[in-house]
Amino acid sequence: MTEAMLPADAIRTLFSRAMSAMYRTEVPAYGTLMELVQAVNAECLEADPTEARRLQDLGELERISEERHGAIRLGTAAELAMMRRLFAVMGMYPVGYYDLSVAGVPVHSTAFRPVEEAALARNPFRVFTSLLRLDLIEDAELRAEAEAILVGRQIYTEGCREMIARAEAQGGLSAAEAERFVAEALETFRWHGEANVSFDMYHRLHEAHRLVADVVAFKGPHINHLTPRTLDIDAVQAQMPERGIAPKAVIEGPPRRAVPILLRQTSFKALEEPVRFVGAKGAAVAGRHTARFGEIEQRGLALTPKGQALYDRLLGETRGRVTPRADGSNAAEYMAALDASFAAFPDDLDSLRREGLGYFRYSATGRRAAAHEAGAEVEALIAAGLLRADPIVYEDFLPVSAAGIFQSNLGDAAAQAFVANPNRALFEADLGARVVELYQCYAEAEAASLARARAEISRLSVA
Ligand code: OOG
Ligand code: NI
Repeated sequence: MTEAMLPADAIRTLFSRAMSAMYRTEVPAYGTLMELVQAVNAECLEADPTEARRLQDLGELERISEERHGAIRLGTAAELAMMRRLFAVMGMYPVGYYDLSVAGVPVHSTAFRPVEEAALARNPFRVFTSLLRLDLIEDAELRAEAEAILVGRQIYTEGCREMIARAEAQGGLSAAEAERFVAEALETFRWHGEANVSFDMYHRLHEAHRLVADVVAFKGPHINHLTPRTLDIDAVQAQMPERGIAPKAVIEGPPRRAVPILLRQTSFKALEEPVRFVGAKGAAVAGRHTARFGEIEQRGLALTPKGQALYDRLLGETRGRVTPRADGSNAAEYMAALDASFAAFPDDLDSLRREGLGYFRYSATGRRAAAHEAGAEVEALIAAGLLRADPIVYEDFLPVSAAGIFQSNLGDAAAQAFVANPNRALFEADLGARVVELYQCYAEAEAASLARARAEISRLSVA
């Protein structure tokens, strides 16, 4: 008889907690940031009992302190395909395609995350996963050398590969197997102080692009940040210096608003870590590498393609007027321009919904409808107090913000002009699967909630 399987959602929670504990010891400032975020979140909930109640009703309160995302950068198609299988064990699937070459970073990416509403509510842990695009590196000789180094490395332990295969064969893992899987999988994401290359090679890779060195020179795709979710990013940003953390100059994404939309993020500078490079005759050569950092985010309403287009236009307009400088010298000017541009974006729930700019989760209020009321249009049902609409939280990422995060942590000298050339077909071939369409999840969640609410309203209606 086979043992009972642990649900994939539970394996994801074990893994997410193990990652958080590991990153706390690797990057102590992450622990400090977590404490700050928890304090600010508690203050927000205390100051706004209505919002606290709303989050509680929607089942979102519990997930907030568990909520985080991480990011990794992979070197080869084989690594990416195996990563897809690894995340599938924990119920995480590739959602969205992000081309970052437009922003001068030679990678393209997806985010592995739970897709179903119930799974997201249990634990929305996500990992932004990038694949290095050596095809964008000009120096053909270096490219070939980098490829050879990457092909020679194995980023997964034997035990990890064994557990993935077992999960696939059995359709899941027992609690004991899941524990072993999590411990083995963690090894892939751990920081390795020993480089895979000589100091000289590291330098050449670094010269091509810092990101190339970060991927190629190491034994594995060390987790480069882990990001908790805050309910008030401005408060956390303001309090970071008091705790000895220096945040980047501007918050990425939309400005502060009455109704938060999409995603606002800020990070603190990467850590310098000691590295032992491969020296002559097995001797190690000491050096340093900067890659790992901390980040926080605040999540808001998921936008429809129409809302996203408006967001993109207003952000483009802002950045056309003021480009945020890395040294922060024009941060106030940029934030003011952002505020001014976004005045054109409706900022109350009713307008956002009526104008089709965001996705909403509908539910029946419990009031009994008269028979003639039950089949009415959404707006009439809401006006009659029969239907309620709550914002659906954005679970994904923003390419311009992601590029800003990459840049601030790679150093701005790393910004290079690549010709934008998304290659989603190649990414999916390397991944070994299609990525889930970004909007599909939200549109489905909205439609399903409305159907459920309508059924309940008619069930409750007076004949
Ligand atoms: C990933 C940067 C993107 C985000 O939150 O937008 C990201 C990276 O630096 O590898 O994590
Ligand atoms: Ni991030």
